[in-house]
Amino acid sequence: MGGNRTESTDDVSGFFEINPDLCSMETDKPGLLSLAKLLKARGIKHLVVSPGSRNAPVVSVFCNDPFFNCLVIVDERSAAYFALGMALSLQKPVAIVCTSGSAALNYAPAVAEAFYQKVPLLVLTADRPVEWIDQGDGQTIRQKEVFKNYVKASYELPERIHSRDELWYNDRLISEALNACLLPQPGPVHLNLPFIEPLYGFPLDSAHQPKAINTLQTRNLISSEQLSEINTIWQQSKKKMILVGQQHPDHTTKNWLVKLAKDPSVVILTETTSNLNHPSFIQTIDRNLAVIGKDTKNYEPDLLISFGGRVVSKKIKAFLRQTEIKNHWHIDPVDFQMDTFQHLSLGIPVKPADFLEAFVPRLQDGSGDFASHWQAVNACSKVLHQEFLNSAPWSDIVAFKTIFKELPHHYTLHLANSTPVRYAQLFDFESEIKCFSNRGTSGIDGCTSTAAGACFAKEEPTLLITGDLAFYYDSNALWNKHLSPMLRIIVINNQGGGIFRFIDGPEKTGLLENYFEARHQTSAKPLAEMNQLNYLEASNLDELHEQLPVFFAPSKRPVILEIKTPPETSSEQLKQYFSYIAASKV
Ligand SMILES: Cc1ncc(C[n+]2csc(CCOP(=O)(O)OP(=O)(O)O)c2C)c(N)n1
Ligand SMILES: [Mg+2]
Repeated sequence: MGGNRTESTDDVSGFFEINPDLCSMETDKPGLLSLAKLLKARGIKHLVVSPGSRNAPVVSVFCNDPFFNCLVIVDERSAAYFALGMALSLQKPVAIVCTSGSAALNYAPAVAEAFYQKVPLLVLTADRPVEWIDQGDGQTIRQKEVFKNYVKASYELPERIHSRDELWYNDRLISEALNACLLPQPGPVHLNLPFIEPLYGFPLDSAHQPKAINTLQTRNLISSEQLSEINTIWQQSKKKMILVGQQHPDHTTKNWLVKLAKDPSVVILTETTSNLNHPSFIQTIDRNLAVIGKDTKNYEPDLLISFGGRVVSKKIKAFLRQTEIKNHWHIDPVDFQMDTFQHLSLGIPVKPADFLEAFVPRLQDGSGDFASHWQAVNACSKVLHQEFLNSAPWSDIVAFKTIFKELPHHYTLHLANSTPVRYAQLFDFESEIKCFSNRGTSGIDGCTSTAAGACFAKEEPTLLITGDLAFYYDSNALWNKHLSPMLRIIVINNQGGGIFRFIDGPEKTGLLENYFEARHQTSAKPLAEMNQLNYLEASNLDELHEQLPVFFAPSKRPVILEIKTPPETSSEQLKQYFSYIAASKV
């Protein structure tokens, strides 16, 4: 902990022009007070704080100011994911604050997720003064740029401020960090905050008004010459495919895509996580590819246009990578060079909605039967999907079918990694349902915390569907005082990592049950009790039908519904589902 050293300024007096008014600032932490003022000026008011001593100055400044909404979550990994969920649903920066040492490292998973999912997270880590790093002091590690591979920018604020120039430097760094958190696209930014003592009992305000430096949010636009050039490729292409990965609900994009979908040479594939649902889009990519099977000729695009974040479907990635595609354009203001399908021919660095707005009105309708081939497959896969599910025995897929049928439309859906996010891709969704998933890094370590944070911030009914391992992994998500009573959690308990039973490989090792699936008999009930959450259980279809209305009914506390499914039958049914669909003829 802190120690009782008295800090000296003698070492710097010869180098700086010291203004006597500013000497007292060293203990007044003017840099930190600027941080609070600049956050306030931007309307950033949510902070998730994890207790510690080195971050006491931040706590004292922010949590004594009624402008800020300071939440306390002890476990830093969970706290950071909770904040990520808040930032995701608010689409505004949320700050996280922790003490020095391993506390900071526990932020890493959520920081990486925020980086790859482009979520604005302001990471504030308190630190010892630089001269005490690696000198045997407690709770001290190398924190400067510790997240450098997973943040848009890292800053370290000066630990001592003796002059106006140093204060100007401090304030400038804060403005830069806040701008970087949002522009040109959102993402995490790290501010390391070395604090000299005292950590307590310093004045909480100052007359200094920091200068805010803002940045204009501009739009990259394509010139008409460029539009004509790419229009030529579009007109020459007979089979155009648009594939959308993860993104927030976006009506502008949707409206343009609905227009494009009327063109018989265009097929639009959207994932559940793209939040783009419309009858003219193909929303269930995997089951469509199962119908198509090996004879892929009529379904291969000659022009592929992609945008959005991560694509969940492994099948579409494999299909597109092994197809000869003449032209692939990827549209993203920042990641326009991402060559996910190994055919990238043109990066287009603009926002997808801006691209569509400029491009679509110039297009003439194409011709051909590319879209009708896909639509025939889609209709067929829908029928086969229903047929299979009508007679499938109790298993994961039957549980998902039942949940999605009963899910009230006003719920926001969070899908944990592993099979929940993949099962969801087999079902057609109503357009109102918003869907989130931690697909930036696909970790199972913060799915519950993220959903809890999103539900708390937006105060809207939220359903998380999670596997059992993901649920137990992130059990500290339930151990805080900020759970909204509108949170609903369904745990599909198939006694382990069911995904390893489904994918090829683990079984061949002879170690499936112990080392991949991690088979267990743990129940979620004691966890629910420990955290005073309502608990329901269903072990067959009748019980599930009975419990779902109770589960979705309003309650004073969050509700967990644990659905127990047989592991072997569940993986067997999923395999049979795909074989049943694949055996069909369009
Ligand atoms: C942090 C992290 N550790 C390990 C993994 C690898 N992993 C992917 S899925 C999975 C099993 C998840 O099991 P469960 O939550 O029960 O879901 P199920 O497969 O049964 O649907 C594991 C361990 C991961 N994605 N993230
Ligand atoms: Mg499981």
